[in-house]
Amino acid sequence: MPALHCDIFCKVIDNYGDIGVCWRLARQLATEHGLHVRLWVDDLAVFALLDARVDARSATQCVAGVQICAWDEAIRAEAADIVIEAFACDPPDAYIAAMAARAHKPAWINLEYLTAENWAADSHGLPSPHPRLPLVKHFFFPGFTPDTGGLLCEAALGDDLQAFRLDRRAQQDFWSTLLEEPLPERVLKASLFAYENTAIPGLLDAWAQGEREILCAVTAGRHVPQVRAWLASRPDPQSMQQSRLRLGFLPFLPQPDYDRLLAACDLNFVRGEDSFVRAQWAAQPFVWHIYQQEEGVHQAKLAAFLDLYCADLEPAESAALRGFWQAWEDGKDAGTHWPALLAALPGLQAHAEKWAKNLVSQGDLASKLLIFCKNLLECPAL
Ligand code: TRH
Repeated sequence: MPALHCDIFCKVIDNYGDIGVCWRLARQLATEHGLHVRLWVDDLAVFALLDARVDARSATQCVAGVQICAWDEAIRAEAADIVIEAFACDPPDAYIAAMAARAHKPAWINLEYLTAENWAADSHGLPSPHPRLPLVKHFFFPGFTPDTGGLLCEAALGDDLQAFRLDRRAQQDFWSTLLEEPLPERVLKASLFAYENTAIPGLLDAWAQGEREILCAVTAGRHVPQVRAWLASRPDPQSMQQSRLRLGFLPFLPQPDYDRLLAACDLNFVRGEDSFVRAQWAAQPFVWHIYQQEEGVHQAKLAAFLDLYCADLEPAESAALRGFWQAWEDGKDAGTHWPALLAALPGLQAHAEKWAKNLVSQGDLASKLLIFCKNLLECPAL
């Protein structure tokens, strides 16, 4: 059977999560499942930040086996067998007309945002007929339970990260490419990726004054000005060593290096959607800075994930995690909650490994999505 053609549509709403998710999915469908994949993107400049091989000035190019195309070119394109619009981004009308004109209608998917709320599982796979055209779009919800579409995870990721974790030399080499000075033995390594967060200075104070030596690997992002302002307020602002805390400012890393950073750290601060998932594959304790939505809608999302994640945790570890995550979300008192989180880290580490194993056993998003689409192509809804 000839390889299926798949078009993925991505609008970069803000930050990197939209393109981060689409790029991973596109690469996986092309390299692991042999599909002909075109990725249509409305902001190639942001994409080029995420992957240096992408040329922001080129309207069509092939990278990692994926045809990358500027969004506007889609008005002239033939419709593919599988059409995935990420996060309800609405492909151009002319392209939708081309879909409707096909004798065999494409499997049309709206890949939704990730949430642990029950309604996501209830809505997963539901059809949404087009109001005028002979087309049906289906909702595909990622998630943490078997009744959802799962999470993006490359087939080799688990083995790659495990091998990296066991290879001290590889880790040392990795850190030496990121930091100017070698790492002291037994230092607790934390990576920091977040939105603007007023809890940051208090946490850095607690780290500097605490009993444990800590390295904070500050990734590029919207949190950096707050870390720099904290450093500027110190008596010796030129020094990256602030009492017990060592700071290391990192450039924006290629996605595979960011994965390795997460695996190399003992604790990861992540945000949005994609880094949140990657922290779970890294199988290390993490703190999630959830994307803020209007009218506090994200609070229910945060609570649903915490309920699921903490269900099998010991009460003390659950309380430590919940207390710190809430402080991080509220933007205050993270320093006060730090000692409890630090004490809970060994238990949280064991839990993170168990959690990742359970997620892997449920199957990955790209494979589940492909099975879903093949079923639609074999048994069309219309
Ligand atoms: O950047 P984010 O906040 O992205 C999103 C968007 O805001 C989106 O609109 C919103 O809906 C969604 O969050 C919930 O956070 P996220 O999702 O973690 O994406 C960051 C991407 O950047 C992810 O693919 C990891 C990658 N990354 C690197 O590749 N290198 C780095 O150094 C860092 C810090 C991140």
